[in-house]
Parts: sequence; structure tokens; C-alpha cells
Amino acid sequence: MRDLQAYIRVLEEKGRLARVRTEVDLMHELAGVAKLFEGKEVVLFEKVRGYSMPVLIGLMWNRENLGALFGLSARELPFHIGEATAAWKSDPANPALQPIIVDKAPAQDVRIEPADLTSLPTPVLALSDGGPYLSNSVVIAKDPDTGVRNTSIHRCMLTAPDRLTFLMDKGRHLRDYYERAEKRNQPLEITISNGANIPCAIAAVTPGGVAPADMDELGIASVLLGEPVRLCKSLTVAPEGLADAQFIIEGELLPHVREPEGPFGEVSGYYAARDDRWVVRVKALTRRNNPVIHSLLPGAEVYNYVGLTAEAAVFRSLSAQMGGVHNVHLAHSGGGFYSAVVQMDPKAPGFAKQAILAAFAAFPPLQIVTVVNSDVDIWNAADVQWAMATRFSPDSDMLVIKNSYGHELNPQVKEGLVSKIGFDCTCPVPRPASYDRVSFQKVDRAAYLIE
Ligand SMILES: Cc1cc2nc3c(=O)[nH]c(=O)nc-3n(C[C@H](O)[C@H](O)[C@H](O)COP(=O)(O)O)c2cc1C
Ligand SMILES: [Mn+2]
Repeated sequence: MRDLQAYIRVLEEKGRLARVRTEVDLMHELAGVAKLFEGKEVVLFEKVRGYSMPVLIGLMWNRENLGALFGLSARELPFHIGEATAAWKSDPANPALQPIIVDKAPAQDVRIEPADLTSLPTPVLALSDGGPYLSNSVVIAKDPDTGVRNTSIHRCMLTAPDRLTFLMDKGRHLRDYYERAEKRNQPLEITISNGANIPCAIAAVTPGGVAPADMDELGIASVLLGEPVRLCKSLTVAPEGLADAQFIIEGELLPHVREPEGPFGEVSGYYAARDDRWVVRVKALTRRNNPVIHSLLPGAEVYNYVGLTAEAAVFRSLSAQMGGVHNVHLAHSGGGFYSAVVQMDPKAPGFAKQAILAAFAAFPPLQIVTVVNSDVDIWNAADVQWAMATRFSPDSDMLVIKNSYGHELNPQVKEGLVSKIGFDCTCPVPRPASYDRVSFQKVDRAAYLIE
């Protein structure tokens, strides 16, 4: 299962694909229809006005759909990804994990000359967005000093047939590559592969704290794929593209050039403001014979991208430091990045607070960490609130960290700083009998005739 075409076949077989047969307009209408399905089936728009190519959206917005593609349950997914990352880190030089370069790449079936991004359907998503956005594409670059490959996902706004504006947050490896190239007045060459397979996208999003700058994170994708990632040599730039993508943009991030980008309706639930940002000049464009253009709606799709990689990272980091940790969930109510619920039975007083500190360290964008015991359902916001109402005392169970690092997309973050809060909603250790939760006999529903 290397490509979107294979995913579409499996999703259709399992009743997890909705085909929109009515023609839709790229300007707002496609996203409006997609929004009806957010968190449910993956949506394939068969007819897009003015184009012959279909558009797929929602591949990541439901963990059951993702589990069906990997033969796993939704709950197993973050652990599976965490284990794959650990396997890669323990043996990064393993030849079986090194990407291979293939001669005949589907993503290079056709070269579009001159390179013209408007030949491919790119939707304008939210109502106040500043233009069409490629939001589900994997960027590959090479370290200007060491040549180490980096992989990441970035929002890209189309501004001309051969030009994009682009966002690189502080701390991103790609931004560090770019800044070193810019100091030498050199462009940074990149490829942007749209509609790559899920393992490559997961590898791209793996937090920098887990996938350090001196390692090629595509190794994670090889573990998840069960075979080496397939790359293709580019026609005009040094970084390779993803051979099984739908289309590949080859280009360069220009030094000392900034042009307006945004607004963009972001995963935070707010618009990122228009501002002068980085610019990509397109040098070549290739595609499959029959591409399925891969789009994304910022929202549940991004919560899962972030959650699946960060939950595993936080869980492993906490477990390495203390026992009793059962699970971690990045609640969708926290805009994906900002709120984690840790499920643990602290071994000793004070361990829940320690877990709060460790979670903030393991995933820096977090602003709220809530710790609950194993008898609380961390995927159910009401149950977590119940634990807060009955096991949390504001005078002693709250931890406030002022003026800490904050993620730029959150409007609460001012000049990179934000205050963070931890809620210890666990029972006292040892647990007094008054904290025993009411429980009932477990029964098998199928054993009863109930009408
Ligand atoms: C759909 C999606 C869009 C993203 N867009 C951006 C973006 O525009 N700018 C950015 O800096 N990070 C963005 N990210 C986050 C980075 O891809 C992610 O933090 C990645 O791990 C960075 O990798 P790097 O540090 O190896 O460069 C996005 C993530 C997802 C899932
Ligand atoms: Mn990286």
C-alpha cells in the first residue's frame, strides 16, 4: 500500500469512502461539502469544475479509517507509530531503512512544461483564505552543510503559475536549512510531493524532539511501510521527490525574498494573518498519468497528524521516566496541539505533577496538561471533566508556568510566549476508599433478547 490509489480501493471496500459525483467548484464549495463529512468517511470529489482530475480530502480525519488501512484499531495507531519511530532510532543505519531511488516513478509519468500549477486543481478552502492552498504535501530538502535529508509538511499558497508563498515556523529544521543557505545568498532547493503515502506524511510530521536534525526521518516511513521509501531523482534540483506521490513540484526557496501569504484558516480554529513570508520559485512540475489530487481541511485531519505522532512521543517519554503511565491523548478540544490528557496511576504522591512537567518537555506546543487515573476515559471530554470536578483541588493540584514557549498559530501566544497550566486530577496516593468509582457487573449484550 504505497499510494492514494491503493488507499481508495481499501476504503471503498470497507465502506469508508464517499464519492461526490456532482460537480463542485474549487472556490469554497469543495471545502464546504467536505466539511459535512469531517471526522466521517474520506471524500473523493469526482468532478471538479474546469479539471479532469479528482480531489481526495479527509484521509486523516478519522482514526478508524486510518486503522482500517493499517489493519489496526484506532487505539493501537499511536503506539504502532511510536514503536516504528523507536525501531528507526535504535538502528538508523540499517540498510533496509534507507530510501531507494527508483528509475520509473509514477509521480514523473508526465512533465508539465512550462511548469504551471494552475493545471492541477487546488481548492480555496476557508471563506477568508488568501488563495488556493496546497496543504497536504511533503517537502524534502537537504542540509546545506551536511546533505542530511529533511522531510516536513508546510502550507503553501499559490500566488502565480510558477510561484508559492510558504510558512516555516521558528525551530523547524527546514527553516534552519533555509537560514544557513540565505546567509550565503543561496536559494534552498526543495521538492513538494503531493498525495504521498501516509507513512511518509507521518515521518514528515514527527516532532523535531523525536527526529533530530542530523537524522533522515524518512527511515520512520520505511519501518511503517515495511519496505524502503521509494524516491525519484529530480529533473532540476538536488533533493529527491516521493516516487509514489501524485505530483511533484521542484523549486527553490529564494533568499532575501518575502511576499504576502495568507490569510489561512488554520487548525487552531483561527485565521493566520496575511504577512510577508517565504517564497518558492517553481522550476519543474511532474505528475502521474491519472493523479488524484490530495487536499486537506485544517481541523480534525491535522489533530490526528499531530496527535498520532505526539501522543506516542509523550507516552514514551513519560514511561521512560516513571511507571504507571497508561495512555496519552491530544484532545481535539485543544486544537490538536495544545491540550493533552495523560492517563496514569501515580506510584507515589507528586508523580502526577512530574508527569505534567515531562509532558510539556516532550511536546513543547502543549499549553494544558490534565492527568487522570486509569478509571477515566481520556477520549471522553465529559469523563475528564468529571475527574476534574471530583479529584482536583485548585489550591494544590494546579501548576502554572508563566512565559513559556508557545506555538505561533495560537492567538494567545504573544512574541513567542504563553503561560501553561497543568491539572492534577488524580486521586490521592494511596487512594482512599471514598475515591472508588461506582461500577456494575460486565455483561454480554448479545446474551439477552432485548427489543
Ligand atoms: C497539515 C500540516 C500542515 C503543516 N503546516 C506547517 C507550516 O505551514 N509551517 C510549519 O512550520 N509547520 C507546519 N506543520 C508542522 C510541521 O510539518 C512539523 O512540525 C514537522 O515535524 C516539522 O519538521 P522539521 O522540523 O523536520 O522541519 C504542518 C503540519 C501538518 C500536519
Ligand atoms: Mn526534521
